[in-house]
Amino acid sequence: MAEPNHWRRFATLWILASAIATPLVVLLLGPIMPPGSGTVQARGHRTDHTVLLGAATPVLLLVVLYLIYAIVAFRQPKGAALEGPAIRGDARVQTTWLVVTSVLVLILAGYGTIRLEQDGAGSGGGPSPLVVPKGKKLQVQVIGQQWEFTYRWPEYGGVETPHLELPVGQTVELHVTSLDVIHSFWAYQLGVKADANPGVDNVVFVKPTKEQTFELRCSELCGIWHGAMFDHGHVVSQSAFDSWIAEQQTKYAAATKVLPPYSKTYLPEPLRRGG
Ligand SMILES: [Cu+2]
Repeated sequence: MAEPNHWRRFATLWILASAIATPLVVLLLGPIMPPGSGTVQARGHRTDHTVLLGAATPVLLLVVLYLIYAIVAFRQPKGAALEGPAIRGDARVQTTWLVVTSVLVLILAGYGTIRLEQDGAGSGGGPSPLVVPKGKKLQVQVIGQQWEFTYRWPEYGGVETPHLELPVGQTVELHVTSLDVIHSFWAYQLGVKADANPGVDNVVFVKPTKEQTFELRCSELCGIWHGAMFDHGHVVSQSAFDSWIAEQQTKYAAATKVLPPYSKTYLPEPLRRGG
């Protein structure tokens, strides 16, 4: 019996499977990709995850289908105990593999780089980010310290609050810093993750698009109570935010008076003591 053309058979199988599976994966899994659609940045992350998943689907199918095809088509007949011919290297396969994987990785690297520069992408851009969203921005300073985050509001008399509320539909300019060790400010549902380093003003932009409760964590092991750096934040309507921040100003008026003046960074304790 003549040997079938395995190349053509497998290529047809793979192209067909990819043509069916890739759109299904993009359409069905895309909308449920993390971290959701609560902010412009989170939605951007979801788009990127969908693109990566779409690009990975044919690659996964190639590997898995080839494994299954090989098990079925190249199985030894029962009772036979033959060694196959010793084949070493195949210039065509190796070149194709190298070229295809290199091109795919470079395209995705280019895509990732471009996407990172769009509206800050929810990651910290350092003290002077390359891309700054246009329009009015609400400034909030995120201060990491062992072991909690506090929030300082320069536009509201420099009051410092233990919890975070944000108004919906407004671009927020977060200034992430730390008083002691390295922390990382992670607001999963907002699509925000930014390092909180002492002496560094790390700027990150986020625009919430719907009212929601979100989780806040520290994502950098920072000491024994690192795990306790957890809180829920809220995105609320503009009017609810206005009354919340006014309430905070009254509640913490006495504390605000003795706080150091608002600054992009604060000296960690040992430096302060050393002058
Ligand atoms: Cu921490």
